[in-house]
Amino acid sequence: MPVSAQLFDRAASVIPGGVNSPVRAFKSVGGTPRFIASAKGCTLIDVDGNEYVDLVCSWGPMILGHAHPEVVEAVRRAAVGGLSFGAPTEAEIELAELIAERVAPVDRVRLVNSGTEATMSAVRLARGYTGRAKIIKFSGCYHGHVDALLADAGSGVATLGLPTSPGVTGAQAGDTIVLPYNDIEAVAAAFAAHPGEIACVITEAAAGNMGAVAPLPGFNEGLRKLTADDGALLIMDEVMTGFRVSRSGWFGRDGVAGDLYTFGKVMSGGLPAAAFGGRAEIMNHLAPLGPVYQAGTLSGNPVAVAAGLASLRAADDAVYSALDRNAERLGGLFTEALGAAGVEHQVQFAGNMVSVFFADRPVTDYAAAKASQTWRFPAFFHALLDGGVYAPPSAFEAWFVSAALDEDAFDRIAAALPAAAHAAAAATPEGSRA
Ligand code: KE4
Repeated sequence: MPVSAQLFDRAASVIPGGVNSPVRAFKSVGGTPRFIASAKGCTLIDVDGNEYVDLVCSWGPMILGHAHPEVVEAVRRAAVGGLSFGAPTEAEIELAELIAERVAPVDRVRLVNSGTEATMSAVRLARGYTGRAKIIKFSGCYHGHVDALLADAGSGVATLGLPTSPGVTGAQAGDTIVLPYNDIEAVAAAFAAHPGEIACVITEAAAGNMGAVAPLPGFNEGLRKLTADDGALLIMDEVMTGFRVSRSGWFGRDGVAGDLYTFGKVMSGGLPAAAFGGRAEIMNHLAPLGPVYQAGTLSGNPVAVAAGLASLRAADDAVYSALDRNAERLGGLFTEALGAAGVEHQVQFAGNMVSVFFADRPVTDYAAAKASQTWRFPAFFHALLDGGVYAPPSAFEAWFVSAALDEDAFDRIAAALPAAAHAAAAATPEGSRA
């Protein structure tokens, strides 16, 4: 892939690390990131003309597959009518109404431009509404690069092995309490130690940023009770799960109602749009109604909103059953190939988000994810890439299926997996340094 290599060199001379988001740099798996020329359905085509079955889906958004005709047409129609007005439009109401209709605990929605903006705004709102300062987050959960939430985060922070992040001052993170995911006793102890001081608990409704780690039975319910008993808010971060793991996200699967929600990715159809929402009595504390300030030049952008509306409207029951079916099928192929190669592994699901951990027991928190044999992942990843399968370039990410995966795609995945499983089996802790 000479052209990707040339572009990566050129990119590095003007963009830090050659990428606009760190996980794309292949740092933890080594090698050269593939520069993408185009994509259609479940296929990515890189600048050297190589085709890949896409199991990243732009980190979640592309549940319909790439360049879905209805989404492209909606974007085209919106674009010819003007790209941005800095004034309200009807389409923003339609998207907010659709989100509120699908996620029952949400009756007010504010559109923003990224998941980070959504979680940053939701935490500020929780602090403004409760008048409290402390927040609880979980180790290995990633909620975007919000200063107060970067402590011990997952995703790219975990991928690059960064403890938290320089530049985040004690003042910004000093009120953040980081607890082990799935440890409800630790949450109870934190509330007992700080009665009436905690503004919110923010959690990934089902964790995807340490790899796919679903909440243990009772964990989300426990968070709901502990926060309600103390007068703290429960923020369900559904940026990754929202409108992916069901038409109503993780809420549609476990029914545990948060006080605030954050959304992104799928709701934008792959364009820069995200949202946060919740009960009117909380959301109405936001400017211009209330004193909690939050704003955005391009929030509710008409082209991004058009992509989101078209995606959500095209995602019918057949799409959601295809996503669940495809995730199960992918997991079964992992088990078959890794079992045949004699590699200890756990295939884990958070709805239709799936991950492979090279571990001898289920992974339920970040410590266990980090303790797994992540040194097997680079060889596994590259053997798949060589076989035309584009997986997330990190052991600490969820894999994303689309409804566009067809028989050819699964044939290619099945054909690439045996070599990948043997590469994982042959890997050594020394040999896999990126
Ligand atoms: P963005 O600011 O990247 O749009 O969203 C942040 C965010 C918030 N909450 C959750 C649960 C998320 O998963 C994310 C972003 N997810 C990662 C994928 N693990 C984004 C990939 C990247 O950083 O390039």
